[in-house]
Amino acid sequence: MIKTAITQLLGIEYPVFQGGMAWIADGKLAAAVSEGGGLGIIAAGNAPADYVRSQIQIARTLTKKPIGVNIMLLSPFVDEVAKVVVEEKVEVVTTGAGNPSKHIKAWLEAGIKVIPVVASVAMAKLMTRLGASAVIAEGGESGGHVGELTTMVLVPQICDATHLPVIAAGGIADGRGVAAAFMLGAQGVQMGTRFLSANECTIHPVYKEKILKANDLCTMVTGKKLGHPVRSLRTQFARDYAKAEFGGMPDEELEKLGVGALRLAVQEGDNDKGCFLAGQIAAVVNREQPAAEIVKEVMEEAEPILLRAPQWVK
Ligand code: TUI
Repeated sequence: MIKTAITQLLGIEYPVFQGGMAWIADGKLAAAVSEGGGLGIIAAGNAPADYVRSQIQIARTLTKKPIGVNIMLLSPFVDEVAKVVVEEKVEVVTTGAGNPSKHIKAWLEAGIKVIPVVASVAMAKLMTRLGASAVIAEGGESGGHVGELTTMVLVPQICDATHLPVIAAGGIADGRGVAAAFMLGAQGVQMGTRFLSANECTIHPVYKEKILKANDLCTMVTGKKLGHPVRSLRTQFARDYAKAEFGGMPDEELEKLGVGALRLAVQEGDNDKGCFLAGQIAAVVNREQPAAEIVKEVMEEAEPILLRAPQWVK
């Protein structure tokens, strides 16, 4: 079984994180992943602190293993949520969509392992200086809020920039992707889209079906004009949004168009107004299975590839 600096650091069996997907990654999904030997991560997203606290408590009733909380730094509730993770003594905090510098000291003093998403080399160096335990290098193949660089070019550069273990994310959904990430220097992986197919993932059936049926060209990026590019399935909503964006719709109206769209996708499966976040790898996600099975399967697929060169390499 593959052991890395990440399994050792967190005391987990498999170096596999479940991404902190807003509105989706709740206590139930996170507990199933942690129970399966990976790291389950509850998404704080834009939710109030009380919601995050209740999801942590739900996860604690379902597993005794370490869990994480992802803090989305653009959230209006970020300061309250930053306190809740300390009060509830979660083992790991991951951050996304910004710079977590001002919170890091308090989290470290509480004994929390801090693992930020870094979208650049400069950010990786800063997080290393501030005492992060590891960093997540997330390429633009991922779903949701995306950076400029792809996983293929980001991961090696982040590995060169820090002595910390690096977790690769973006475009990884099976053992081949895990093996490739490890070849680039990663010591762990984070997957989001693959876990949308987990039995314990309670997104609307319409959302799940769209992921299972997706093909290679089924995602697109919108939102660049407002400075927050987001990758989602190429639905009617995404196309309409892109048209509005390029058609010169004022920023305030564009902003309004996006509000609540993710909730409408996750809870209502609303094809016309919902924003179905998904990574480019949605095309290879084609069956439902328990979260624990996903964790084990991707690592069992990766192991023979990593221990012996592919048979087509002579
Ligand atoms: O954060 C994500 N994925 C997300 S967040 C989200 S919700 C959202 N709400 C409103 C606007 C936009 C998104 C949906 N999906 N992934 C991690 C990630 N973090 N990707 C990129 C970054 C990132 C970007 C800039 C991390 C650090 C950063 O630093 C900027 C700085 O201040 O230097």
